[in-house]
Amino acid sequence: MFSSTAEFKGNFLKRLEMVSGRSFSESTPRDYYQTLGQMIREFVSHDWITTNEKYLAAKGKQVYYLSIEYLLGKLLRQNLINLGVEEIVQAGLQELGIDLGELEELEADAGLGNGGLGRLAACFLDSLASLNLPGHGHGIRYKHGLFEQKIVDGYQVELPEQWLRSGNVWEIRKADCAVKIPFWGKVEAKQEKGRLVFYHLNAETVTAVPHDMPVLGFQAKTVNTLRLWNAEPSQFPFHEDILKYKRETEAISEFLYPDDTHDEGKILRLKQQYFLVSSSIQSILKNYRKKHSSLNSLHEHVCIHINDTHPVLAIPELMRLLIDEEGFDWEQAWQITTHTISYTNHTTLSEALEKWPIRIFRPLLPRIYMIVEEINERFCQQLWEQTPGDWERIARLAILADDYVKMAHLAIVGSFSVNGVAKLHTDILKKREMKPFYQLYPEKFNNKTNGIAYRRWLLKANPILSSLITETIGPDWTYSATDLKQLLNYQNDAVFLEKLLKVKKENKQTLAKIIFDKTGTAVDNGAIFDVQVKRLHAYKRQLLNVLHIMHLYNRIKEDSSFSLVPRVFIFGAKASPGYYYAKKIIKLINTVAEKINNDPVVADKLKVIFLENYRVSLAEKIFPAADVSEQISTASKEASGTGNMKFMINGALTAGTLDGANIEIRELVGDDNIFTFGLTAEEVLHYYQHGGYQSVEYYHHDYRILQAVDQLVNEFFPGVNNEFEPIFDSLLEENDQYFVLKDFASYAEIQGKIGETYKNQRIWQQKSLVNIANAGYFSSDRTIQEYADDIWRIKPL
Ligand code: DL6
Repeated sequence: MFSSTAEFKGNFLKRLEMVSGRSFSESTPRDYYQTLGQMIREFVSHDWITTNEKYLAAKGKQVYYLSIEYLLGKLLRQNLINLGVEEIVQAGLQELGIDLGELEELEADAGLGNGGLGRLAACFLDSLASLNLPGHGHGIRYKHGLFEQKIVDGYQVELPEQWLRSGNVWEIRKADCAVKIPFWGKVEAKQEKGRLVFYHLNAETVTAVPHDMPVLGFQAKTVNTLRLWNAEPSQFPFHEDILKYKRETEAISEFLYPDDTHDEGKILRLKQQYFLVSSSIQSILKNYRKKHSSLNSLHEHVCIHINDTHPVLAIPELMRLLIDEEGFDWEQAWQITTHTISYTNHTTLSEALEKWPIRIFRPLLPRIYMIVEEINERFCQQLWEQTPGDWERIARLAILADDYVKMAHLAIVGSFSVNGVAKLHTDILKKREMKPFYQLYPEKFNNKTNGIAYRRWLLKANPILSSLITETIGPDWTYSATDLKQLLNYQNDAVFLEKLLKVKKENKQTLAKIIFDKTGTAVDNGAIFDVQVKRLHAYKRQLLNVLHIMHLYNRIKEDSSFSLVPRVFIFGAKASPGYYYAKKIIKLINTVAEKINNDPVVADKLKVIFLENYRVSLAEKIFPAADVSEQISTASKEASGTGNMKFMINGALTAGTLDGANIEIRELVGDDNIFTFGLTAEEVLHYYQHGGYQSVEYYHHDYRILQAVDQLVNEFFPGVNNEFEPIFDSLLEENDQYFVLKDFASYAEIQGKIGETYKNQRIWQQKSLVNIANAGYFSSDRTIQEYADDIWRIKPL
């Protein structure tokens, strides 16, 4: 469509008039953005159609990735990079007086996810397309993605996010591919021609309308599809309370994570889950039917992957469609289903392991409930045959127990593969959290350590480091991430190290400007930029970081001879709206920031920054500028982490516990190039099991702790009254379940080492280089290739 700047400009101007209905001089930046978006879509349309035709005709296997979250971020520049036209477009626009960066700002972040799990799904789509693998994403087209966070007087305030306000230039609505989803009603079984046939009567149906987005790989011909489903009413004018029906239907794709503390929210969330899987599987089967006369060998051609347990109803839904619509008997349907579905577990936190009250589940999804009941019954029967009389075991493993449907149990029983997301996490699943299931099905369990779409986090987010790398080792690393290893040859190259430092300083300067614009606080790019950005959760221990900052502040105030390498501590974190404790921590970080940033005594040594509304596009500015990556979760709690990988590839050094993928980072870079501290997972789990930890002892015996913890509740922060009492209580009264006080001393120790090491910039840059060079392993291309080879058995078509 365009292969030179001149050609691009010509096309752009012609298209602009059609899109905006205005002349160039009258058009607005939004018109430019829309025009460019449409041009890109047109640019890829040929490859998109060809890919789809190929997929339809192909005999090979294909994967469908079902995820309740996709944290896509902005797509404009990423798409330009992937198409290899970024330079032409940027230059063409510039000649027209248009700044591509400004257009990017107009694009909304597609924030259809909360954190790691949703971002991982987006990285996986990227890698599937880049590897030319047949992989389709299915999700929900939430009208409002993750809330927009404002900090008001130090508190988090949530505003509805509006990514669709100006439309979504990347999507195509496919009304003709809509499907119907049944809720409520009742099921009647009738004997017909010698078999039981089930009828779902009086169901309230909802129409699921797909909106397809092209997924471009890096300079790949393959254009995959992300299909996002929108919920629309389908029963006009037959519904008795039409307004209520319309409201409740549209609510299904209104918000990511509705508040599910009450039944109404629970029903909505369960509706979302079923809506996603039913629409996806109906569409998968419809498509499959175009080329296959029967579904007998579905599992040889299709794999349906469920990203955590949210889409686990894919199992009973596939059973329902096979039995009720296709006439299979139970055994055949079970055989096909359990060879088609694979499952990833992303957490061992008990509060995150989903279970649904049967009193809600059964009336909402009557036929699905019947099927789950049958799966459970057969599974319990199997257990009984293995260990007759062992009721305790059966109760522990059952899918239906204590009036709940246990989604993880259903996922394990109904799938052929169960994987964790880092070595340690998979080990914990096998040896502890899911041990009885592992004993039952050892062949199902496997590890797939997470990865990141490294081109987004380097080529897009850090163009100056990317140029330096290309200039040094050539461009092949953009295809093959492990080529970054060649950088190890430059460990003793003073010129290269100097350039690396210069790049970091420049990125820090860019972030310093953003910080100043957003917070009014000036920070110096000569200071250590020490960053903790992630969801706010007690186990991620932002609190440990804050208590240590308070301690540093106390030291400087009390001891004028105490020398500290200047530090800027940077935080970004959203707390779930209903997570009271996490919100207290946000208030604490902001209160500490207020105190420290306004104290002239520490002005040139310490700064604390909380960047509001942390999201993908802001992350792209933060990672390149970080010197230190804080990955300080209580060991055993963080399944993997992926932020740790993004920091690493941008040259930050990890300050981390031996948790999740931090362990694999250490294996790659060696002990000298990472700062690890704290309890191991073994030790933590031992304490949980056997007790023996008394946080109060650490409080009494370490003055640094006592002082900082007391400051939460004495007059240290004027005017906050008893604001931080819940935090104080969590540490002492509730015996500090996340071992913040226990790990404090070793954390303070590595923090000291970090300061010392940073003083020698040559050594620091060498360590940074070792991190960048070894980060290629964490490319999601590697992760996806492992899924493709070991689980999905798919190949480029
Ligand atoms: O696997 C992606 C990501 C991991 O990197 C994080 O360690 C883990 O906490 C996160 N898990 C979730 C689980 N949510 N639920 N349910 O987001 O997954």
